[in-house]
Amino acid sequence: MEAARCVTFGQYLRPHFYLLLLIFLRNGPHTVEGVWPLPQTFTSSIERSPLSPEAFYFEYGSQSAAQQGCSVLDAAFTRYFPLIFPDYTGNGVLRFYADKPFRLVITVDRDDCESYPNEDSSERYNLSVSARQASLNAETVWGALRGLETFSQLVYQDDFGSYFVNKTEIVDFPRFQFRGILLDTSRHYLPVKTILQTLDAMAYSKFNVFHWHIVDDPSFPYQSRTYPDLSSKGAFHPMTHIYTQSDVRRVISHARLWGIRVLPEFDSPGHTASWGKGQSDLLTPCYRGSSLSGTFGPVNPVLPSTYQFMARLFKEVSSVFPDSHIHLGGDEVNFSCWSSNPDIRAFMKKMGFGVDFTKLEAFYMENIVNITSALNKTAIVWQDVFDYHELRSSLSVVEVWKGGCYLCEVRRVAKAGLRVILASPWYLDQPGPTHNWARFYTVWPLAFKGTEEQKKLVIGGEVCMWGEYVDATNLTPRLWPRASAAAERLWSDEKQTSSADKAFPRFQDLRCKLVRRGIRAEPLYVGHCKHEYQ
Ligand code: CP6
Repeated sequence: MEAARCVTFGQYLRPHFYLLLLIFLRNGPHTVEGVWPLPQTFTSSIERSPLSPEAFYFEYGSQSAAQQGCSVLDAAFTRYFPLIFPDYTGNGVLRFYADKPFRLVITVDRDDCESYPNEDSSERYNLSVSARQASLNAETVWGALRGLETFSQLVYQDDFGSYFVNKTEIVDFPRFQFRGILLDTSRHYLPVKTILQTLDAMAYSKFNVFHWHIVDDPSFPYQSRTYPDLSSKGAFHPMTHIYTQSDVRRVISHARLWGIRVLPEFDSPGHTASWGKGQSDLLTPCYRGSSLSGTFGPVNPVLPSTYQFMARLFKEVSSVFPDSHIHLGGDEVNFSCWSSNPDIRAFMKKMGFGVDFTKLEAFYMENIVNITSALNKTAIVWQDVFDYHELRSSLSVVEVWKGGCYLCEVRRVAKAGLRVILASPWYLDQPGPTHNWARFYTVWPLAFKGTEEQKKLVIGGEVCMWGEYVDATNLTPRLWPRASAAAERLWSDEKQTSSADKAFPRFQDLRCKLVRRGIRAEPLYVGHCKHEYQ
């Protein structure tokens, strides 16, 4: 017994040294390569600093414009603590490391704690991690949120469960200002809880716009204050399958705390079958020959009552959703019902539209755009409206969704001086092989012939999750991690992230991180995560 105590320090250390080396080789280097989307510029080292949940502190820098009481950052600290220390179940009583604290010091230039993120919010941040301290500097609280996410992804655990973070310097900012996900709550109702969880996962990949395609043909779940019949008659169920005003407020407030804008879409004149159930005379009655067929088509664009209704509805929508933009849809209008209706044909004649129904759609959209611009909102429309519209000067932002040569369309829109959002290459709703993530990853949104000015008009892109085949049972694995492939295209430097092969191990690591955070992200290929989903 005595002899065993007499080992020298060197003898004592040697087996530990090999053990440590083995652990290092097994876990690989933990650098900024583990951050998704990849930061714009960074340097990192293998020098690491231990962290402990008992001695970790978020602090406001003394020069910070935001201080304790800042709603966005205070809430972020609460959320990020368990994300940084996923195993921690303690209550803070055990303070083993209390003498060696690690401080994450946050400094922002502006006190925008009570505002909403908007289209020109800066999301830039600098993160400097050194021994026992990290400094996170940003112009806005939204940038600080992005930096907190990055920090949380830099922290890792060794095989004993101890936490570490490597010395790292990061200067980061998004490549595109608009990085969205569309959820469709009309084809299937998505519970509020599912929407909130999706917002969380969006923030993990630095998405910043939730495009809420809230109503469509099959159902109208938005409970309007002005027109309650729209949901009481047009939702799948008038009580259980609706979004009340308080549900909508919860979604908007949760999104704000993650730095995510909520962009509502009230798509018309097509895709409006459900609207007709609670609002008579809104839709066009279709004819078979000279008699009414009993069916209805798109919104009726010839009645003044239509525009009175739309003006009141959009007045409400503008006050409920704080974002400066509204999506007005305008896609896939079926002209056959319009052309069957004698009143519409008479109106066409009076207006000199001939038999060109695209002119009638342009006339309708022009009126709706004017209604929303009088409410101080900027309209976003699907590309159909741009394609049909001769008076393009009234349009602002066009979303390109059709397949084929989508960059040709991006180019046409930018050439017309309008802003562009690209959705075509990032459709996720169809069941598809997981490995098609590589197709999302290798999209080059600016690879069209155009001037620098025109390229600046491409404000970003969007992953569309249409709801025909998607509800709360399969939304999450269908979205994640593939949507994150698009997220990296939209955030990171294109040249540093152009190879899907090189990205693959990083992408697998991200998928395991999502699983660790309780997101049922689907597997990419054969393999395992250190912490499997449970
Ligand atoms: N719903 C609405 C849809 C689509 C659009 N608008 C759509 C059409 C074709 C494909 C994907 C989506 N389901 N309202 C078009 C913007 Cl391939």
